[in-house]
Amino acid sequence: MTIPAGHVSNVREIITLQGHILQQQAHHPEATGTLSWILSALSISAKMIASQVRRARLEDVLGQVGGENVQGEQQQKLDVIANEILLRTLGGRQGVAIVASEENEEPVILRNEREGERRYCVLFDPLDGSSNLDVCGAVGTIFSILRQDRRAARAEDSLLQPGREQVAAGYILYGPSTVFALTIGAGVDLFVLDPAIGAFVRVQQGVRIPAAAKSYSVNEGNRLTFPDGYQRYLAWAQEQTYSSRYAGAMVADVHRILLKGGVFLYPPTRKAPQGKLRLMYEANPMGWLVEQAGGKALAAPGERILDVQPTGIHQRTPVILGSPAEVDRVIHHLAP
Ligand code: P6P
Repeated sequence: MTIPAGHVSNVREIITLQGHILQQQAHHPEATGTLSWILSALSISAKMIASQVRRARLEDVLGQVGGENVQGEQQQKLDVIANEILLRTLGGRQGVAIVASEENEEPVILRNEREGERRYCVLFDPLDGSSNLDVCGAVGTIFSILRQDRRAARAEDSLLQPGREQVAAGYILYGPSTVFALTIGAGVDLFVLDPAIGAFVRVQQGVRIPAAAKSYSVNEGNRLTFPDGYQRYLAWAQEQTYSSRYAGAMVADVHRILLKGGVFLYPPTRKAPQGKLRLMYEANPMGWLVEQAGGKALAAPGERILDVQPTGIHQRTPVILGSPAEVDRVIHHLAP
């Protein structure tokens, strides 16, 4: 049977994440494929973690392994499993020099040759918001990729680069569907895992965050310990009948803001005077994604998250990110 010529032009092109990565690589003739191969490892890891998350209750994996991670937080069994999946798949990629995880106090130095092909550092939060697991809430994986800095005195110092040096960043949201968000510095693209074919299919290119939206996302339980400016902002937003949405997992909250607009806040609190969120594998990747979608991401008034010079891989930072107009409204109330 011949297909009428006009028919084919109506068929929507199906691009997988793998195909998209190769398309992007083709735009860079100098590319060796090393970064593409690392992104491929993250895609495989996401599918493996998604499978574990979906079956967690069935395999009675939920619950606490009994240990604590470097953050002093109770480790969920799936935290450990997701961490091991990422360490194993990334460890098998020759282009990965160093990996750093929320779950590991020290980075893992895999390869440290100072010559030869360029290598990369991969930082990740393997299962962000994992406490949501027991209640079937959304959880996510966040990753950030930097070039290895061969001039660094110590291999691990290569990790201490400001977020503006990232070459790729993204998250995987394990929700009603499994969504992979990626930027390599040319906008934000979204992919959804199709379990029928075991591939992430591109569903949106060039995500643009709405310029404004009357919605904020913050843990209001900490409100009374926020600095006064944040309390002034929340009082103002409530007078303006803003809606409040908070999933307790950064990936879920930021994904909603990328698509619907609004502002996400994790201010300094009495318990976390520097903020709770980690700069290197939460604020930097999520901040870059938001900026790449046309939003703003600040640590404080006039302080762009991506310009913060890190001094430690687990350091924390306050976070104000989202629609530009909404971030500006928060900053307006923080002014003394
Ligand atoms: P709180 C999850 O533990 C996390 O690191 C982020 O994903 C989330 O935005 C935040 O902490 C939630 O913290 O104090 O509101 O429970």
